Amino acid sequence: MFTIMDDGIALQAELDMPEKAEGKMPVAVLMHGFTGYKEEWHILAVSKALTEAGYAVLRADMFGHGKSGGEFRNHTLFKWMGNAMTLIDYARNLDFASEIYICGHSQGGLTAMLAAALKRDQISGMIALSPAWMIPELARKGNLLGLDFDPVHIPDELPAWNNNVLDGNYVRAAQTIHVEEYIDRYDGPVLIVHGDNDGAVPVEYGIKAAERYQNSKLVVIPGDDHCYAFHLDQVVKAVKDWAVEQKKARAGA
Ligand code: FER
Repeated sequence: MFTIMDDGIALQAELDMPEKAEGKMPVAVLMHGFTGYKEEWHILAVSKALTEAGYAVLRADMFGHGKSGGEFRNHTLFKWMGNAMTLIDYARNLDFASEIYICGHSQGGLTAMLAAALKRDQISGMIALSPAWMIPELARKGNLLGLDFDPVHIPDELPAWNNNVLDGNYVRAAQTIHVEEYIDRYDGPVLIVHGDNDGAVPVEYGIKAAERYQNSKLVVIPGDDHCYAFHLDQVVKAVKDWAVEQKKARAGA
């Protein structure tokens, strides 16, 4: 583990290298979801899929999560967007980096979608795993974490999972994000993977995202849930196949 500083916040990260790491190679930045961390089994499995396809993977704990700095209650999508840009810049500056890819699960998948748009000239491809596109919509409606609240007079804090508390500023930041605008700003290749029995992020959001992206592939995993408890092998295959395809497309280009 090593530290990447993001304007005073210490982000803890790991760099997973392919077995035969020689010369330049693509680097994929990989982000976990809400209350997640970089050693979750689906994150490790996706990292392995990418390293087997010849990509280096920069796996990080995001603001307020895992071993990184910042309090959980103070995290917002804005802070994660800033983290994602910092991680992308770190990856770009690795001396072995060729192309940069951005990947994430759930809230990290949403962050990948946002970051791909923010840094569209620097991102060669994006993978969104069960992307939590609905967070900004639900923040505007006043229903997050299964909890109803007044979306105009936002409470100072929301009770979150596992005895966590989330500051109302999370809601304020999320309300201003219109995901469609970000989708439309990114025309690079996109892979979306989503289980069709996801109780946290309905599969319709993955489908809707894949339909809207100009250059996307959608893999729906039948019967799987939010963290792929049943068919992680199918997720791994989808990611690896797509990553290898991208490599071939780049070689042919
Ligand atoms: C919510 C449902 C899902 C929510 C966040 C998520 C903040 C994110 C899930 C994940 O990242 O795994 O209502 O509210």
